[in-house]
Amino acid sequence: MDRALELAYLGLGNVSPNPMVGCVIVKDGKIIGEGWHQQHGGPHAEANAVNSVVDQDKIKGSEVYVTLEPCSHHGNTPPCSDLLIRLGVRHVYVSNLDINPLVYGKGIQKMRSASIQVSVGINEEEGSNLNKRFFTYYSKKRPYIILKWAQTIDRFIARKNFDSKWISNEFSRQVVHKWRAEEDSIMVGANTALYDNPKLNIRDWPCNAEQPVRIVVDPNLKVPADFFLFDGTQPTIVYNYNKSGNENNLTWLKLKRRNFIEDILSDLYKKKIQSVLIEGGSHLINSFISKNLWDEARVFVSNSTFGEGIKAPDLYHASLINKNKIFEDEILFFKNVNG
Ligand code: AOF
Ligand code: ZN
Repeated sequence: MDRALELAYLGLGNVSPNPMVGCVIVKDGKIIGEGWHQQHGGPHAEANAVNSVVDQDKIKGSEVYVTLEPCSHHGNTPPCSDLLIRLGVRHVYVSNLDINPLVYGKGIQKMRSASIQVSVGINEEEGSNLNKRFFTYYSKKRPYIILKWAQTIDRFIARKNFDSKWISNEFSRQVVHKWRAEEDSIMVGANTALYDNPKLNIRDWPCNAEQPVRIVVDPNLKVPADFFLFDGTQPTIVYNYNKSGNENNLTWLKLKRRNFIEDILSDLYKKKIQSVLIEGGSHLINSFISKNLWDEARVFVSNSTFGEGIKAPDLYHASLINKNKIFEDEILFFKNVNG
């Protein structure tokens, strides 16, 4: 199952809104095939694993390790549970049930009815973590929310004049491009858009991931039309209090002041956006923190000092889960333990 999980992660950035899934086929104590879900709309992990086996007769009587319950529905591909039944596998080991209501429990049931032994909950925690976006989306009916900011060691995220350039080093900034490639959408607030004129695209990381959807939270439509965010090169949504409409890859959506943040998340849910990386600024990040609407925070801490400026957000219910060093910068990874 460790190997199946490792394979599943190769789909990161390319399979959403599908989950990442890995599959390993074992016969007489040896791996005879493996595969993963590589591309949204493409074959599922089980089918890729089956197709990788050179002598297909060997699949009969084999054990299959798959990180997610094999599906039971006809979607882009026929049901994986039927495939495993037809090939006569002996035992299927699964990490997690598929929370998608089209499948939930039905794949397991089908295989058990066909006398396949099925064990569920193998490396369950790693499996839940693998598909944290997919599981959060279905269970909380909102995208998985990742907060990201860079702060000085004296806890400022910008100078008094909002200049926030050069807190983290160029390698830390490249990591952010890798992260952009892993999420469905990137969000910024109006002030960050105004001060930084960001592009919010993936340009400093080699990959074939689709560009994320850009989300601008601009209640009073302050960001000028000639800014990069509105260049039409990526789907972009502007949540605001004033207007709704569509034009050249841009969507404006007017929402009420009351529950503005919650309504943004409901709309992203409707649009099947499973994750959002919130890149600032402090006002927007603090709004999400104050409503306890976040799942993960990734904080770059540089060893420079500003002495005064815009204070870095304070997290509540946060547990430090990992630390990483990029030259003199440190990245702290927190997860919300009360989300
Ligand atoms: C599996 N193995 O590798 C994956 C599964 O649109 P489709 O037809 O690709 O179906 C997508 C749904 O199938 C997805 O929401 C999830 O429930 C399941 N994904 N299932 O057996 C896989 N990726
Ligand atoms: Zn499937």
